[in-house]
Amino acid sequence: MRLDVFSIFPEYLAPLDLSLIGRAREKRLLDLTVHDLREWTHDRHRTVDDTPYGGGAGMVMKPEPWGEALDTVLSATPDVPVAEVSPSGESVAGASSAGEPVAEVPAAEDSAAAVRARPVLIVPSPAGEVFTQTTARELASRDHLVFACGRYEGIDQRVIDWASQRMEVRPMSIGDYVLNGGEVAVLAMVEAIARLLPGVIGNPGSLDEESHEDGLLEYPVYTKPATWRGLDVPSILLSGDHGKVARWRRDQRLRRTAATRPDLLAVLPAGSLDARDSEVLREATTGAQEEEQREAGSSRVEASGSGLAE
Ligand code: 6GU
Repeated sequence: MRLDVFSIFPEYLAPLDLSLIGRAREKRLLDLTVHDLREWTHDRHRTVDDTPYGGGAGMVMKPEPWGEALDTVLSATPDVPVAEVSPSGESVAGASSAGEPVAEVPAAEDSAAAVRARPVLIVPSPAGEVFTQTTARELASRDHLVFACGRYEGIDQRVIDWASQRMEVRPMSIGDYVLNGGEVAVLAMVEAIARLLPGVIGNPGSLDEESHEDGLLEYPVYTKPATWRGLDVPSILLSGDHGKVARWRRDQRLRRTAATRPDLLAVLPAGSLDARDSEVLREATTGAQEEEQREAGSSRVEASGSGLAE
């Protein structure tokens, strides 16, 4: 898989040299390049931002460096002709960057290979679609991902609109909070995607029962010693009964999910739960409701004691 990351803080992406991702790059499973967006500026100050039209706080990333930066990745992709840019920065006659869109975004009749090969532009933004394990799997099936890290108040919208006519563009958020820029989000997304590629993770079996892979959270894990600071490992894990261990782990996954992420249970695909699963969930949810009622009851008592119930 080819990955191109554009940023004005390329050093922010240094962790991509480390650990499993770094090893995948060494093994040539990942062809990852981090680019400094300022390479596509032409002024002495290497300016990448300007004040927003219409006024308001902050600065906006100028379209020109982004346009030229994206031209370089698109020109390396077969069947997606874009402007050839002369050394002076002028578009060469016959090039199409300022003219009609040259490549349409996925048509139904496109072959799977053509879809795979079409570059995807991922634009990290708190206003994007939420990145999930499903997104990671979709993106892991593509040959070429391009990440455009915005800073300040964001990138001039015309860059997104222009790119949308030439590549698949996915504005992506990694959660409901605000970061200073896209770099940290790209670290998270690249790691989530790259670890799904064949050969990146030593033991592919470890992908199977992970949190989110099948819509449930992971079961708790234990290692030696069997007793630590007075706390015992659940005895079933020492029993050697693989069937019982598997059932216990599944019960734990269901209870954990019900307790901390009930939203995930609501969207499980039909047929994901067997009769025992449903029973465990029924117990887990009635237990939680009883607790809630107890808490509500005790806070009513506290409130009346303090005179707040009147
Ligand atoms: Cl992808 N970018 C920024 N700047 N903030 C975010 C985010 C992305 N996802 C959540 N918050």
